[in-house]
Amino acid sequence: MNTTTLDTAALQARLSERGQGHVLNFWSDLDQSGQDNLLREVSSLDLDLVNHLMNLAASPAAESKAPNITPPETITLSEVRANGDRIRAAREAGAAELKGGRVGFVLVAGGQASRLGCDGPKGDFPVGPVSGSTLFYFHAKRILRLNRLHQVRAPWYVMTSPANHEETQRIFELNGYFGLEREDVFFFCQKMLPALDLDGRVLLRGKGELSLAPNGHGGVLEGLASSGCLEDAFARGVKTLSYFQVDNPLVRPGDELFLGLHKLADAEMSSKVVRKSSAGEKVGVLGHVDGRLGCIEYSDMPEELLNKRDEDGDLVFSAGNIAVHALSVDFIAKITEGGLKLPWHVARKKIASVDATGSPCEEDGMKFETFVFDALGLANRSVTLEVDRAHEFAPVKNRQGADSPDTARALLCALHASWAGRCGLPLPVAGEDGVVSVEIDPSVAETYEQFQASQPIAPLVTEEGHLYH
Ligand code: UD2
Repeated sequence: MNTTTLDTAALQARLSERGQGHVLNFWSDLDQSGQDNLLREVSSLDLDLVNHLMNLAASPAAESKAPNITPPETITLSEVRANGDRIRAAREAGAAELKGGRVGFVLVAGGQASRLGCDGPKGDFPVGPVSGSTLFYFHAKRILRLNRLHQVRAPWYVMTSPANHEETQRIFELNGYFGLEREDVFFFCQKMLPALDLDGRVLLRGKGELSLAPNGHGGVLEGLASSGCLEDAFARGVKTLSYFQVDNPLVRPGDELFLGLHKLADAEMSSKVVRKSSAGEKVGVLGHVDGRLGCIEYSDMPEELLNKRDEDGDLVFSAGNIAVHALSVDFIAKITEGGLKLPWHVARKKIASVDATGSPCEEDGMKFETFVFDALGLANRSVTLEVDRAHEFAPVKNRQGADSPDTARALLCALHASWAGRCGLPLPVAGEDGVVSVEIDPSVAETYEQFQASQPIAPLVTEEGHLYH
């Protein structure tokens, strides 16, 4: 008997003890590389965690009890527009943080982009209406602009997952890191978790492959700590991490006002929200859940609360989460010490698997994720800032319809055409869809004031529209 046989026998015994012996059912059908792959995946399984998840799923009451929700205290758009002392002081404080090199950036880009259905990383999706620039380009150029403006080299920590890690790095290499210094861009891979069937058995995606999925964007906190990124942030004197998602080309990670409000409140984790466009809009809402700040997913929100209105007819739960946060580095270090314990969210769905004979099938199963916004409940102080959705929110989620590339491009054009129009610049004729195709490169400006200050004269005119770059 050779060592591998012994190892496999020991592994089989260990798995069987935990009710997971079936994952090696097709072992003898696999060639060497198939066996190596399965062995690697199985060895990385945290069987205690699998056990914990199984118990959790078996008691659905613990996983979702009817929430007692109240709206959060929010700094409203009208207060921002009134531009009083507090707002002006915050802008200055935010600018000082950026200039002092005390702000770093965190992008979560580990998702599977299944709704958009694109091959490869979602960040490589071309979203620029005129330029065809990708989401990664938009984010990187915004950071580059801030670095130049403030004469700093802010670190950018990018979370990927095994399915897109290498490809993401390759895209950055191919694009010369979009002008950023490669030493300032860090990629780390989030952890994977197995999907389980309804009896808690680990599902196989193929005869020699476990059904693994990323552990949710909550994995970013533990990932920052275990990858050394947090240590790097400390070494650079970075105090605040500006967090954003890959899918929003209008995101403003270097917003002086938001960073300044967070700083002046000595907050540990803060959030930007937009007023929900309708009761049915598919965004989570911020609120106090049983007294602690959190975010309630649209799918978890009871129907009567989704539709609840105040005496003016406005939605009571309208603080739509755009997944933009400021997190203090000390706070992340504190909550990740000894392993972060965020609650698990269970998604029950059909999962591609194999049946007892090894043929492909769809199995009822469960996937498990943690969400970064659950850390809000651990923060001692938090700021919630309402922002104008037309200026900051154009998510690309679905292939068509709401939150699709078409809606994101139309929102970018509407905003940028309005800036060009206000500056008295010539505009192209609107297309059949009513879109006036104007795009301003993120390295030029991310607000009207910055665009105006860049003294734009003439755009590059292409068949697709006008591009200021
Ligand atoms: C998210 C929020 C929702 C709303 C909306 C705003 C959740 C659960 N919901 O909805 O409340 O505010 O955004 O746009 O977050 N990701 C990872 N690793 C993972 C899973 C996701 O990096 O394991 C990243 C993903 O690449 C993307 C972001 O997290 O950048 C959001 O993920 P999503 O598309 O699953 O979240 P969504 O759109 O359902």
